Amino acid sequence: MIMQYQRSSTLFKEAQGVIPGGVNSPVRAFKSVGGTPIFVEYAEGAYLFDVDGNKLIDYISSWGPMILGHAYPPVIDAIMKRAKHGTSFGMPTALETEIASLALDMVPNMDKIRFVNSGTEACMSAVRLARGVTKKEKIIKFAGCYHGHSDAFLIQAGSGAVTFGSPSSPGVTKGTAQDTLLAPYNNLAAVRALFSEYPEEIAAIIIEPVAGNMGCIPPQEGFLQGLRSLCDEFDALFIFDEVMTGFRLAPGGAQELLGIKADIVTFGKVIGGGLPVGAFAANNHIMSHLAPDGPVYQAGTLSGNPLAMAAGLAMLQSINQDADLFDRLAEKTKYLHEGFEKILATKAIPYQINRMGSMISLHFTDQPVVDFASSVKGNNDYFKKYFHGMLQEGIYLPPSAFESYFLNDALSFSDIDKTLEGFKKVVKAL
Ligand code: KE4
Repeated sequence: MIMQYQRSSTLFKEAQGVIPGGVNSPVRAFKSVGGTPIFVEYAEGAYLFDVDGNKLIDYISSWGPMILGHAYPPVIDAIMKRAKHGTSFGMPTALETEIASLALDMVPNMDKIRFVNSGTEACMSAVRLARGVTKKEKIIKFAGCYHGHSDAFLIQAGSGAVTFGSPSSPGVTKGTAQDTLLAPYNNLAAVRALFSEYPEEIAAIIIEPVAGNMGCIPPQEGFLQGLRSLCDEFDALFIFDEVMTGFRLAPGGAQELLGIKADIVTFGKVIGGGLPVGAFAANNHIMSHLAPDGPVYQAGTLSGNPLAMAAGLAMLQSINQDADLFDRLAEKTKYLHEGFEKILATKAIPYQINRMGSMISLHFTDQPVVDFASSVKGNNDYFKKYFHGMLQEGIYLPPSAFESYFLNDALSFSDIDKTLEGFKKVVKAL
């Protein structure tokens, strides 16, 4: 199937004249895989329809939010119904209480939740809160994990940052960087060593409980439990960045699926139903430190706006009412995984496939991908051929080896069979 992208390339040239890099988020620019970003006309269910009339099976689901498929009717209806009554007031609405209560029913171990406008804002606020509560200044993050583009996190960050060879971005001051300590993912000894070096100074560990920004990397047995004990031993708070995993791996996210209790959990993506929503949650004691109850300041003009809350509420209600959604998603992802394995067995190229729930990634390397260092060893030339080959087959994958795929429930097994048919041709040509 020869796809042509004439209109996308024209639109990309126009966009580059008025928007830096022609995109509003760098990973969309195809820098890591080359070629022209695809401009979308509209999307429905499991499919993207681009401006050149190509129909693509979507495996990024807007980087996670579209877990039930694009233009999911209950969410669209909720948005349209709400929009007629005004979109934002800068004043409280009962809708915020309704979605907050539902989210707290679904997520274990949390008493209160504050809504913001992005995952970055949620993670940034969670770290400030942890520093305010513990009166300590340093945080531990993991190389290759991405918690948004707030200064404290752009140190060995994953996702788009790593594809630009600037995991530690210019513009982040030395003062900020010195308070962000780094450890390799899945390396408990390295974290213990940091606590031994700074026993009284570490406010929090922030982690993606299942990493998705160096490809998908599940935590190894005992890793998260070990971090939990270190936080308890050294009076630090354990922040689960569930912007990807929240409401995706289980109704209660990674805390539920992996049975680990965090102190603060951050959300984004799914919680907004496709509109800009982030959130962070904690127990009453921690949240009592947050303005206006406590001194830790955090605010936002559009935080909790009724339009985004209506979309998020419809999304969470749909998820909460669908008992076997996560089993279906896991089943489809397993089917894709097994199909990939069967096809790859026909070709002598090194590969690893990591999967958890509806998150999966394929790495062209012979070593297990367990952290950032092993993830960057992947053969990017293979990845580029794979990405563009699949695109030619009408399959849209993340345009970077340092991302997880996000399956959505609108994907059918015949869509996955089509994906595997395309993959067969791509592997032959590798
Ligand atoms: P946003 O500010 O992009 O809503 O969320 C930041 C964020 C925080 N934490 C995790 C675990 C995340 O994955 C993200 C954002 N994810 C990327 C995809 N890897 C968003 C895509 C993009 O940057 O355009």
